[in-house]
Amino acid sequence: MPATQIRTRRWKAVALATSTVLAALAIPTMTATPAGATTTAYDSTYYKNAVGKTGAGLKSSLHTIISSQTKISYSAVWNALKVTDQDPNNSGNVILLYSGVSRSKSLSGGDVGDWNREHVWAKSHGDFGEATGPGTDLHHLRPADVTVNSIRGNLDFDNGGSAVAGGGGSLKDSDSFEPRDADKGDVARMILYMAVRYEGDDNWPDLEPNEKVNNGSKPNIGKLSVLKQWNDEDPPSAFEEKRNQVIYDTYQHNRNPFIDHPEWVEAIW
Ligand SMILES: [Ca+2]
Ligand SMILES: [Ca+2]
Repeated sequence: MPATQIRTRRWKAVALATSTVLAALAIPTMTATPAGATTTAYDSTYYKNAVGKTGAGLKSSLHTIISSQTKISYSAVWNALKVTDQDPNNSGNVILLYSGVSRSKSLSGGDVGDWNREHVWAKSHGDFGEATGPGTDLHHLRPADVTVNSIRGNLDFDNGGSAVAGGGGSLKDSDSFEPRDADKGDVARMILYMAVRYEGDDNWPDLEPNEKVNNGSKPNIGKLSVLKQWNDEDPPSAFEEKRNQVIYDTYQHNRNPFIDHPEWVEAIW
């Protein structure tokens, strides 16, 4: 065996031993690991009836918990997004989903170069429109560039395709859209929030993820296996956590459980 290979192996062995020790030391202060078990300040209060459950029982408990909420009108969404999605480095701007662009709050509207209200769970998938309900639920509404929003349209989510102009690395093909890496987990957690929040018991369709694309007007969005992968690859960021908190504190008074507990995605699906 060449000397270089032996040296590499020895280095790896030392590095592994060191990282194992560091990981063991770090565990007591860790608050979040990608899709690993997490604890939050809400476990003994907001989530107390859900903690410890899995599968359908967990989904049902979370549905009950998050269905207690205040609802806002579609016109009120404009100003809410200026707060929930404010650029942490520029209070005059919002950060746009899919592109990651920071753009002036004042450029809200429908013209090229403006930002508008993107429904991550596309309105046509269940045809819930813009009436107060799923169509105005801030947990899946994000500011997006008008042109990029139009390109995403009502496509299901999947990997692959060609680059979207101005899309920050997002891809699309004929039947699906892939957000840029930094937004993949956000999209997954928003879709799965909608699936738990809307179960068909309040005059709105039962929204559910599935393994398909081309879902069209059915109340489904795919692909679940890809969304689960994205949840793992892109864990909740400080921006996403703050957004969840602002929606809870100021607007809807309900939370996205998958931002607080990304491991609950695997526990349910
Ligand atoms: Ca992210
Ligand atoms: Ca559902």
